[in-house]
Amino acid sequence: MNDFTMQENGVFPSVCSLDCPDQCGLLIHKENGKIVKVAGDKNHPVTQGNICNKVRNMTERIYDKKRLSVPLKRIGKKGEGKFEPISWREAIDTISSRWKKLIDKEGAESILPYSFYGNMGRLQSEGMDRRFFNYLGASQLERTICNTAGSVGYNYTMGSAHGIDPEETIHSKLFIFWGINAVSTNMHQITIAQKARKKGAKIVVIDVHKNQTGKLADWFIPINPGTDGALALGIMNILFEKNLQNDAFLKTYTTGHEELREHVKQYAPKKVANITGVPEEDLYQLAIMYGETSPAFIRIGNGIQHHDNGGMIVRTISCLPAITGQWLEKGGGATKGNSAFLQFNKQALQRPDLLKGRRPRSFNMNQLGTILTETDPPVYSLFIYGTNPAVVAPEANKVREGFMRDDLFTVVHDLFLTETAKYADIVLPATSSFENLDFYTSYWHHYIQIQQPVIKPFAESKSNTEVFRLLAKAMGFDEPALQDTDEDMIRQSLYNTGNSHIEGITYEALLENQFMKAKRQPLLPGTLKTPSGKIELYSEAMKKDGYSPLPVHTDLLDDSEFPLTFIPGPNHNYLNSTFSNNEKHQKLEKEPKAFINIDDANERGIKTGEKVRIWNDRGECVLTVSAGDQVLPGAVVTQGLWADAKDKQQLVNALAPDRLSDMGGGAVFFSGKVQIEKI
Ligand SMILES: Nc1nc2c(c(=O)[nH]1)N[C@H]1C(S)=C(S)[C@@H](COP(=O)(O)OP(=O)(O)OC[C@H]3O[C@@H](n4cnc5c(=O)[nH]c(N)nc54)[C@H](O)[C@@H]3O)O[C@H]1N2
Ligand SMILES: Nc1nc2c(c(=O)[nH]1)N[C@H]1C(S)=C(S)[C@@H](COP(=O)(O)OP(=O)(O)OC[C@H]3O[C@@H](n4cnc5c(=O)[nH]c(N)nc54)[C@H](O)[C@@H]3O)O[C@H]1N2
Ligand code: SF4
Ligand SMILES: [Mo]
Repeated sequence: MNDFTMQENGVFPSVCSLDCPDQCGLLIHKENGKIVKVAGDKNHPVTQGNICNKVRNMTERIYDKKRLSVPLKRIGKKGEGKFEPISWREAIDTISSRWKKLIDKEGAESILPYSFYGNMGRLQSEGMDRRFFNYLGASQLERTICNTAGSVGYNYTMGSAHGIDPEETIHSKLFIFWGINAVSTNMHQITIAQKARKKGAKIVVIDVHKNQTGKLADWFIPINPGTDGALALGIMNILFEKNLQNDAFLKTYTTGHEELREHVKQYAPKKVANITGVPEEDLYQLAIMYGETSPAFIRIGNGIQHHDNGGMIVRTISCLPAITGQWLEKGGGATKGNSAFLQFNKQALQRPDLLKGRRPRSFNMNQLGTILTETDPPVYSLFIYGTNPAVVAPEANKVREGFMRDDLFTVVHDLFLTETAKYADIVLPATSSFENLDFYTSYWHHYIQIQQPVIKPFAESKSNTEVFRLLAKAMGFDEPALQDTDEDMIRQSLYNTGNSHIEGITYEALLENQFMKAKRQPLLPGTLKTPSGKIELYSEAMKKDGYSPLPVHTDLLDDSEFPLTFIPGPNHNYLNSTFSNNEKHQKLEKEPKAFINIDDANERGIKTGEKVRIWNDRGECVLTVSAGDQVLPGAVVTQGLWADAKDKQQLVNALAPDRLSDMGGGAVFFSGKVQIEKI
């Protein structure tokens, strides 16, 4: 292995570590030992040298004056942000001695790791940390904040996170972007769609908000929040009515098509139009367009599954390609996520065997506020890394109330003094991904990539894997797996994977190639990972789990008397809350806006540009209104998880409910109800 960190000048291959499906290949330009430019790698077959604005500006984040350089200990009140520097030795000693005492007195389950994928590197996000906390016997965390509802829903229909290869979508003649703001969140799928459009393909966008992606569409279809399942069922109704189904495919590759055909009769176009807000004529046009175009591709986004009924919505939409037999066409089918193509040896990486048969209690990460304020016996210590829950978790006020507890010992490991870190007792500085060795598996394209360290660790920062190795030593844990090197862990993860798609992809091969593609094996013909091995339009497993075995529409919960549905989505220039502390990114976003329909605005005497208070029983925030036809009546859409302003008035997650979606314990950020008034 060439040590890039020893080379003062040059251009080095790399990979974007952010939680983004595109997982771009990068080229890092170095001068005098420092990164001077982050660019796209033209050789990467999918991302082809194009990267987003966010990461083009990454150099600024790496060398930001605000970046944490040394460990800190809190000297002010929790949340105040007053700290003083300490040595790593003191930091690790403080943590390990507090934990030893806690384990003696309250048991290991009084400690809760809390993390997410701020760095998508497999080792940094779910490697040594998992080993360490398994060995310790800490409470377990269900990492459900992002896509679990939709993934569980998709798997009921299709068996696993296999969709179609994005490179094949160049052959698609119809792109349906369904609940995905792909211009911001999956830009290379848009690039492919644009290329296909030059050859005659059409782009349809179904969304509650006419954002950048909606504006780019050939046809934008606005829809009422949480009603996409009904829309899909209405499309099925018309497909069968017009005899546009593919009978041969249905017979060979699916279960329950006859039951489904009967079942969808209740979703008559008129009824569906009433539920969804999509006019009957449009519904017919969409269904016929879908039925008559092949190959047709549906890109299923995360927006539709951040709802009370999100699992069932994705389960329902993922039945559509089977009705018309799209899975046999090159470029036809759907993609919710593709992570299963690159499934590595997770057991070897995470070592669940280190639990030694113990089954510690388990918490859903979406309910952090409730966990901290209501659990008995309490959680007395949190170790937070790779996530910023004070901003990104629902019921943000309750989360912060929990962080304030005097008897809670909180450690935060991050690159910055985030809103969350301000509540910590000990703050540890983290390396950026460019400072680590790691491997990456995209959840959209089919490439595994390697990251070799390009620069030395910034100041005194340490990687996640290194911090857990240090903690293991300080705790007196003599388990050898807790001292494995990063290279060891990559080798273990790629050995004996049981996944024929990535056979032959080894550490050495990655060093040589930088990125390597999963072997192409079309989903069908073949056996799927559903119980029947087929696409399950009717699912016995769902029935057993207490769901309707056939896809259905259910309404969002009426969580209060408030009339409007609040949809606080992500924005273009931040990545969740990452970059929200950077002035350039803030300027590009200008200010946090609330998009409402002109009728809702007029009813309340609100005009574009005016400040409004948005509130419910959970909290409130203050945003600037944009009134018009970007959303249907009844919806309020905002974009971006903004860093705390002085008065925290932009904390949209103060309003988001922490109840769970119908499947997978998923988050329901977009199902909360609010009221809105002019200030
Ligand atoms: N620039 C940027 N890129 C990102 C991120 C970011 O913050 N910024 N975040 C990353 C992460 S972690 C994720 S999970 C993905 C998320 O990216 P996406 O999969 O695009 O998901 P969202 O942006 O949450 O929501 C997508 C769209 O769903 C719409 N929506 C909400 N409710 C409904 C509904 O009921 N029906 C329909 N049809 N549409 C609805 C929203 O208006 C939004 O336009 O993006 C990743 N990429
Ligand atoms: N209202 C609303 N809320 C949402 C969403 C939404 O659409 N609307 N989206 C939800 C979704 S889909 C997701 S995935 C979550 C994401 O939420 P988070 O996972 O919290 O994502 P970020 O806000 O980007 O925070 C990641 C943090 O990890 C840190 N970090 C990066 N690399 C490393 C590393 O190597 N080591 C350590 N220790 N730290 C590192 C970064 O500096 C940053 O502070 O937010 C959810 N919250
Ligand atoms: S955030 Fe996404 S689009 Fe931007 S560079 Fe990273 S992987 Fe590519
Ligand atoms: Mo996410």
